[in-house]
Amino acid sequence: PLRRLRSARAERLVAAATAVGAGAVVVATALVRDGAVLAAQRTRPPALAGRWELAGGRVEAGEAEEDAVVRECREELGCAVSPTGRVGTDLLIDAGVLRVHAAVLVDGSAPTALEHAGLRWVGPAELEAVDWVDADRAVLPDLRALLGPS
Ligand code: 523
Repeated sequence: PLRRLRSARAERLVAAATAVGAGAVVVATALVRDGAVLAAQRTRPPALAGRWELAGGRVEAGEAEEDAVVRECREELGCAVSPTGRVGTDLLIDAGVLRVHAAVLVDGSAPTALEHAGLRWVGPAELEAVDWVDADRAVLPDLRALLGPS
């Protein structure tokens, strides 16, 4: 019940922000393989370079969030993914709102750092130690729940 309430409240905030043109929807991908999630090291802007994120980016006008997840993973990671559902609640960020979607690799596909400085698979025990960007660090409890026990 608490999660639903928090989420409904966030939805209203986002709807209000969007109505006044205050921001974009940014999707982030919790790509899971063998009990680990993929972390990608940003190269830009300078304030975020070197820190780690869940790969993703802005949803384009008229684009479904799941389609944006698939597109961003193809563009940034050169791999085919299949989204499997939302993770956690909406997060307010400078750019607008960040929404995390879980995803799995399509058979035979593997990620490559096409736009990131590096990639690493992070298991539950290592989640805390990664230097995540702030918004993504807020998702860690949800990622831990998604990955299950180490
Ligand atoms: N985040 C963020 N975490 C996260 C992503 C994918 C994005 O905090 N996992 C923030 C970082 C930027 C904004 O969301 O402030 C847009 O992400 P970016 O730069 O990866 O998306 P682009 O490349 O679609 O957007 P432009 O920078 O506008 O090209």
